[in-house]
Amino acid sequence: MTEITKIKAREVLDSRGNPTVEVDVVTEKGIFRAMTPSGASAGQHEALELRDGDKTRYLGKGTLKAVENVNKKIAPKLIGLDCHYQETIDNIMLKLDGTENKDNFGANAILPISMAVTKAGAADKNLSLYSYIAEMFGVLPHTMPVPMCNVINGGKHAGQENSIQEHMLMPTGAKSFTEGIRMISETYHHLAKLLKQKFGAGGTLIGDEGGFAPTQLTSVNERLDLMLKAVENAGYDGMIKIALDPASSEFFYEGTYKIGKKSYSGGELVDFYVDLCDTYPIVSIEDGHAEDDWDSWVEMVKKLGTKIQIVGDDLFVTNTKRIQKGIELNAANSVLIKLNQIGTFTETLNAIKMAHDEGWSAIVSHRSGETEDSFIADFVVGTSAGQIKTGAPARSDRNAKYNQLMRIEEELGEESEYPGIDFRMDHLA
Ligand code: 2PG
Ligand code: MG
Repeated sequence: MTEITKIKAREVLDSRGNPTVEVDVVTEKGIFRAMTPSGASAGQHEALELRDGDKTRYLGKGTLKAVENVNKKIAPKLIGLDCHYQETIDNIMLKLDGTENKDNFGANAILPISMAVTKAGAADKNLSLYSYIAEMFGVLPHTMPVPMCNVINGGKHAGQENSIQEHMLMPTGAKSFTEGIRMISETYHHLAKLLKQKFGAGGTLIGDEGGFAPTQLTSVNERLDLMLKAVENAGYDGMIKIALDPASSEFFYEGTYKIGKKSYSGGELVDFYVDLCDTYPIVSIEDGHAEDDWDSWVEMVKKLGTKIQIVGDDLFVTNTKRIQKGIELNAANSVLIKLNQIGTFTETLNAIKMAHDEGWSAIVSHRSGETEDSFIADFVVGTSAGQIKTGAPARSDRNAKYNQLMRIEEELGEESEYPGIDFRMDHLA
């Protein structure tokens, strides 16, 4: 048994310059630190992110209340517990909070404790974080993820309205994760060249997730054409596929979807995606429809479910109750996984388990507001999820994850496996 001797939270900054919560969990083995990320296009059904609302500090976005909840209300109840009791510790926090959505403490208070406890447990067993997580999850940690790299940012992440949020590249033809990241980095720089030629210096300004955010490229077709040209110029024709996250809850207005100047019903939007999938090598679409528009999701699965991965993010918010409903309705075939949408490590593992048990894929994801904490890199290997979404290969908040994955792949050596085009990990079903 190794006791937690101290827990301390503080307010630090995230990648957008907004405050967020960092927590230190202390055991005799040292200080274990975790930070919570933050979304911009957050789903309505996510666990609460507690903000102070005091307009005199950080425009109301301060996190001092969450920090105080950790230091004064949660920490005293966890001191003296064994750092290996992950599930017990998570359950104690859930009970203390006492609400469905972490409305008392905030998921931003609970999550960094939960993650730091995982790190403390790993260190105590002299295991790497991914190995420790794999032990808890009951898998062998061999599987590297295929990255989804958001090279053109739109929507809220680029200060735009009524536009597709994420245009991503997946290096499915690579032989390893490390080779895949090189292919993406080279393609990203070819894309920069094309954008500079077309629009001058302003064309390569970037958005929240490190992807380019050219205001001149308004249609999704123009964006995808340019991405494919960059893939070709980099010499990777056919080896890199496309994934989209329209984040459509952001452009859904009383039953109507608006992209640019065009309006679509849910069914018309399905047809729009069908056309896109006929034209481009698209393998995955996330949040194609809004978070409560279940009927359109079901129609999307009917028309595209055998062809592409249909991913619920705002739809499921990493919440097993909503995932269960999605399974019953056959509303998707994949779940996006974000630790801070639900708030504890244990609940997040359960969400992945539920997806895998159904033969669905699970994709571990960053948030648009990130930190230097690379926890999700170890998390994706430890859960054999097979896919990670963590932005463009630019800016250290994103590359912290890619760099950690390259270290893990190096450590695994011959034992590592890269799923490539089999990224959906259907064999897990
Ligand atoms: C998403 C995420 C991450 P945000 O919609 O999938 O890319 O965005 O963190 O802003 O919710
Ligand atoms: Mg999303």
